[in-house]
Formats: sequence, structure tokens, C-alpha cells
Amino acid sequence: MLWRCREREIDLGHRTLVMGVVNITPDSFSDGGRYATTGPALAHARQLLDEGADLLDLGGESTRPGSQPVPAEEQWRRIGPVVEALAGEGRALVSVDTSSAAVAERALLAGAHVVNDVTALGDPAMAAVVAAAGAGLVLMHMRGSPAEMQRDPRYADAAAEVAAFLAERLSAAASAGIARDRVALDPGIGFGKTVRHSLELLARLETLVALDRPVLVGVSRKSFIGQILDLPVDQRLEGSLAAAAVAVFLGARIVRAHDVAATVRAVRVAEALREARQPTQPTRA
Ligand code: HH2
Repeated sequence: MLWRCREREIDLGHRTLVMGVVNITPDSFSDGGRYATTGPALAHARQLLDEGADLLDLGGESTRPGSQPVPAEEQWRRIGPVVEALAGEGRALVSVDTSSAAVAERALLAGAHVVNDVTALGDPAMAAVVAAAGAGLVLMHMRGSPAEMQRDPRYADAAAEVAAFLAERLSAAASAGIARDRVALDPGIGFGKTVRHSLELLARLETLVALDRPVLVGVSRKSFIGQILDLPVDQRLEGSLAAAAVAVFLGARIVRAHDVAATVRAVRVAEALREARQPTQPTRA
């Protein structure tokens, strides 16, 4: 399976990518404020690359439950210098975590490769921006908006409803000129989901894998892990690795994570196990 992101063609047939999170924000749920300025953010990004990150997800707006939108100008003030430095170096595959077409456009102009849009083309101008640049695109499912998404979310069948939503967004993207092979799909763990919904989506990941596009999952340090283990955000590493490993075993091709070195190790093992499930090819006589 190929994922085309601008001039890069990434073969996800056997390999799983680890996407390292760089939150250049004062208020992200797990690391808000630690990398809020350019120097620490760049140092952290380089550290994640050294730890084995395949791509970096740079964000200037927290989408934690209860958060408010950050204006495009402010997002760009936060992430712009980091995007420019990393994309300019040409070492990293750069993703920008934004639902603003204006921010995406500036990031792509600076050389970013992927737009990670948690609103799945909610900004009416986004599709044209992504299509014009030939960028990779992550379409994520969210019920409602971050400000109110965790107020009593309900589904009759979470896995089926999320898959139907993403299939429709994939078609909308194609109609707007974004080829299927540029798109990855994400169930949006914790975005308008109870613990039960998040577990169901991960356990039934094959519903999304069946759409025949790379599936991305973001489980790192999330509250469903905290609720299962009754642990705060800084003690969720093992739970995050367990969830990431299961997701990869069930077919996820991209894992978004804060703890890159540990995640790379867990992913390599889960991926080897996934490969071992494939029927052995008969050897020729
Ligand atoms: N999760 C977060 C942010 N962006 N993007 C995708 N595609 N999938 C995710 O699961 C996802 C995401 C939330 O994590 P984080 O960036 O650490 O927190 P915050 O939104 O508070 O900055």
C-alpha cells in the first residue's frame, strides 16, 4: 500500500510509521508548555527523529476536550519557524496538525508534506489547498468540536458509524481532486468518544482497514488509558504501548506518539507479529 505525500512515495505494505508529536502550544493535554517556543520545539523535534520517528506532527493548537480554537495567525506564529527549519533541512517528513486551510497553505509553501486535519476537511478551503500541493492528508473522525465533544457522545455502532463517516470524507476528498493514494484515515480516539467507544474502535479496527487506505491511530497518553489504569497523564507509557501494539497487529500503518523510542520498539514487534499472520508463500520446487 502506497501513501503519496507530495514528491514522496511511502510504502506501507509491511512497514508501520511512527509519527512523533511536537506540540508547540502552551496548553496541550500531555505536554502543554514544554515545547511552546521555537528553540525547545526544534530540539525536541530533532530528538524524536534521533529516536526513530518517521514523520513529525507539528501543531500550534490544542484539541484537548474543552479547548477553544486558536486563530490562524497565532497558530502560524507558533509553528511557522519550526516548520520552515525542519522542512528546509529536508531530513524529516513534516506533517502539520491543523484544521485551518490558511495555516496548511503556509506550511505547505514552507515545504511540509502532510496535513493532519482533525476536522476531516471542515474548513471549506482546505481540500483545494491540499489538492494543489499534492500533499498527504489525514482525515480524522471527531464527533462535535473539542469544546463540547466529550459531553455525552452516543453511537448505535461506533465502529460502523466512524467507518461510514471516513468513507464519505474519502469520497469528498476525491471529488475535490485529492487522489485516494494521498489519504490516510484515523478513527480519532478520544474525540467525542467514551472509554467504551475508544476501546470498541481499536478492537474493531478491521472496519477501517477494510477501506483500503492506511489507518493512523493516536492513543498516546490518552484519557481512556488513564481511566482503565487510574493513572495520570505522565504515567501512561505502558498502557499507550499496549494499545499501539494491538492497533498495529490489527492493521494500523501509522502510529502517532509522544514517546517515540519506546513506541518504535513496540511497533516493530507488533508489526513482525502481524506479518507472521500472513499465510506462508509455498516455496518453489
Ligand atoms: N490526537 C491529538 C491531536 N491530534 N491527530 C490525529 N490525526 N489523531 C489523533 O489521535 C490526534 C491528533 C491529541 O493529542 P495531543 O496533540 O498530544 O494533544 P493536544 O490536542 O492537547 O495538543
